[in-house]
Amino acid sequence: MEVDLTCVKPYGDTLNDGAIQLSFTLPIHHSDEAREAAIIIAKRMGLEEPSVVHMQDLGTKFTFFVIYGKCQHSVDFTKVKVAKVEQEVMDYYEINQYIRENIKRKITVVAACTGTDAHTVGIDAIMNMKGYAGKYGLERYPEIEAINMGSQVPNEELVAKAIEANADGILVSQVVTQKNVHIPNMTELVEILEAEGMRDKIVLIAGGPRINHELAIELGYDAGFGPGTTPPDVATFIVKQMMERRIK
Ligand code: B12
Repeated sequence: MEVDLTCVKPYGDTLNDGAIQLSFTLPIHHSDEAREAAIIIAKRMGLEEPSVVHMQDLGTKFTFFVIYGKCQHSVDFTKVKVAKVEQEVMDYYEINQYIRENIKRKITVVAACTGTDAHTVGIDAIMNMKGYAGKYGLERYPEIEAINMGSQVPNEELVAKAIEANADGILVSQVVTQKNVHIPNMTELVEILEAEGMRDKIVLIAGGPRINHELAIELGYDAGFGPGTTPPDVATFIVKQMMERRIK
């Protein structure tokens, strides 16, 4: 099957048929009129031949829909650019060796899920000894002192800990992004670090399911990592940054 990368479309049964599945909820009673309303919305979104393949009464004047339809748009994949951390990821052994040979001391990393955010699974995946996706977390690295402060940590406390531990890196996890709550919270941390005169001396990294490199850079971080990140991605970035910026 030859795919024209300049004109890529969603795929269902046959190439370029544009078939997509879409789900949403409307704040109206489950009824024939609700079904028609969902179809009208799908048409206004540009879907051709939309059909409701599933609708469910959510019990409190809300109805959930699953719609099939045909998308008319395509994308020139050859022109798609994504801002991301470009690096050759080292493995656990290479990273420890790199620290021993180049930095010549243990490095310290402080991590937290900050603000009101209580989702610890993501930051634990990066930090915990047992690690994630078959890769050890930073706590396992003999050359890394990894301090995991847990969840709902105020930015001031995180910075205080970083000062106390003389940290080389700060890792911030933000999972809840409702009403963009993560933006002022992430910005506040940068402001505190700048006020403390620490920003240049620290590798500052953010991560979470809706965090990307572009956003992190825009907010004054050194890098942003999204879904699927593993501990060596983060450790490689920290040690390479420390060398590049001569944080030794
Ligand atoms: C488990 C969970 C909870 C648990 C959390 C328990 C815990 N100890 O963590 C509990 C039940 C407490 C919870 C509560 C809430 N939750 Co919740 N939760 C989830 C759920 C189901 C899974 C999240 C998870 O563990 N993912 C697995 C980890 C491994 O993935 P990850 O976080 O993306 O992490 C990876 C990367 O993003 C990255 N990464 C993450 N952090 C960092 C940091 C750094 C530095 C780096 C480098 C990388 C990195 O690396 C990780 C590994 O690859 C998600 C839905 C989902 N399926 O994702 C909702 C979800 C995140 N929750 C949500 C919401 C709304 C809430 C509540 C507000 C609900 C409520 N009304 O009370 C509360 C908020 C509580 C609070 N104050 O934060 C929403 C967030 C929506 C949004 N856009 O913000 C989600 C998406 C559910 C949804 N679809 O609505 N939740």
